[in-house]
Amino acid sequence: MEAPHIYVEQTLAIVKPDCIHKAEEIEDIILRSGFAVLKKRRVHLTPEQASDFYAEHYGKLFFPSLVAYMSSGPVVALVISRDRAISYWRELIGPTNTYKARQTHPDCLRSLYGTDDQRNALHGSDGFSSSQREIRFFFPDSIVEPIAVGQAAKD
Ligand code: RTP
Ligand code: MG
Repeated sequence: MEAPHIYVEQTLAIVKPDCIHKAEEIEDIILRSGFAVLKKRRVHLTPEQASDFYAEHYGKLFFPSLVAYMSSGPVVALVISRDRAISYWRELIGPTNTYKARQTHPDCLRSLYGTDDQRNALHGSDGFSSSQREIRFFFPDSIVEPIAVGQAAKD
């Protein structure tokens, strides 16, 4: 019988400007949570780059302040990898709104490190195609495919 496959995925994590002073602490948490850090880059996004990154939200009321926030100081972008990386990292960071996160998920990272309803410390890709796009946004030469491991050897 074949062993079930485990898919080692990659996702993009961002330490946002309000949390940049905790970037090393966040990287430690990432490593202790079973992720490998494959790539890391500190960058100060221009408003144009922040607009491109969050283009899906163009036209929403909060878009201008989101762009101002994300271009207000440096961020650290990390490509992190483990099984179920995309959903697992989203679970660890928790709900978007820091105040709600503190009520419903008090141990999540946004609850612990976020500032308010917009400045929520951390980003995580929300699916496979967004992880591909977002990883390539910061690391253009990346190959982003899940790798199946744990398949039984066939004789
Ligand atoms: P992210 O993309 O940063 O990981 O956040 P998310 O999926 O949890 O939330 P999303 O809906 O994609 O929103 C992107 C970012 O926009 C800001 N935001 N502000 N004031 C507001 O109502 C509001 N809603 C969203 C947050 O910084 C959020 O992370
Ligand atoms: Mg999002």
